[in-house]
Amino acid sequence: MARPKIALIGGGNIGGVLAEQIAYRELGDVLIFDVVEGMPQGKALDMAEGAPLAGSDVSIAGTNDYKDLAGSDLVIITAGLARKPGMSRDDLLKTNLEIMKSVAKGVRDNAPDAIVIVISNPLDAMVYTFKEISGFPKNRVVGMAGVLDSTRFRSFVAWELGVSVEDVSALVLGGHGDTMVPLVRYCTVAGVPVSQFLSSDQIEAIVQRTKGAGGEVVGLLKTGSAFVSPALSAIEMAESILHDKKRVLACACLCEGEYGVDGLYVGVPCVLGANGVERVVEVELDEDDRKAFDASVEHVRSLVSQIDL
Ligand code: TXD
Repeated sequence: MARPKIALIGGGNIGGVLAEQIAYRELGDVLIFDVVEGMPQGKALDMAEGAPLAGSDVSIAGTNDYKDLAGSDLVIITAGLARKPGMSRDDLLKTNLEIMKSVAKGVRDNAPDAIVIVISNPLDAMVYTFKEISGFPKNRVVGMAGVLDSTRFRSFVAWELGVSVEDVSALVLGGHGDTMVPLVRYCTVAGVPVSQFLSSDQIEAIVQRTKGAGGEVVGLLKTGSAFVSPALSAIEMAESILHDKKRVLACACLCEGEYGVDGLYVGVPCVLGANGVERVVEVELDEDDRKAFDASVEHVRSLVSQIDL
């Protein structure tokens, strides 16, 4: 039985961690694609030479030729510029839009049956662009942002309480930016609502830190943005797809009526399995969360309205 073939479009900071994690966890054969001559080949060769130490027998290859994508089961896209200090994710739109158009055509023409996870920013606009250009069905095009934002929220709650990160569950919905919506009411610690452990001020501070978490890392790194936690977030999604786990995860999905949204990609809970986004899960939002969610959707809509396909 052949291993799944996983193509990574973009072999930079996130792409490198993706390749290493996927290969050393033996999730599938890895192909790194990038436009920089030799870089994907060099990274792949280095990881392949280290594979005995991870006990991994997958194949790891690099290429600058889209034709090598043939037969890919899963494609994960990080192609595009990352933020520098002082930049918002939206500032990347103009440049990354052109990159995403070329990537979408390359994937469409060479891996027409793949499930695609988009990571590039501004995420909600980039995953929409990929869907529109590729023409892939909505279940096979999903954006990674909510898993990262929810994971950051979980970490901040766990650190504040001094408990295991494994016992904190959280859902962050909406657009991947300052308007994201952490659903505080649904955050639990060992199944118990977080409001039984933290004051509203403490919770609000965690909400704000989550919204600014990407920028906090950019400000410290100065040369780019977070790359390990985003890569691991995409791995969580990839494992649910490759192993048909049916995880309920916050992902950027195309909503066609769900949450009152029609025709936009926005972060919502969904079931991720062998068919990609198997369904969007609608949860009740109270008045405040609904207002925040609608505002976040409007921000995504205004960003997408600037896209000239
Ligand atoms: O939660 C999220 N979705 C975000 C996404 C979390 C963190 C970072 N986010 C975004 O992912 C970030 O703002 C960027 O837009 C992407 C990739 O971030 P990364 O840190 O990996 O950027 P790098 O290291 O610059 O890597 C980008 C690679 C680089 O090697 C380029 O040569 C390549 O993209 N690139 C291309 N690959 C293929 N095709 C084209 N046209 C192309 N142009 C550049």
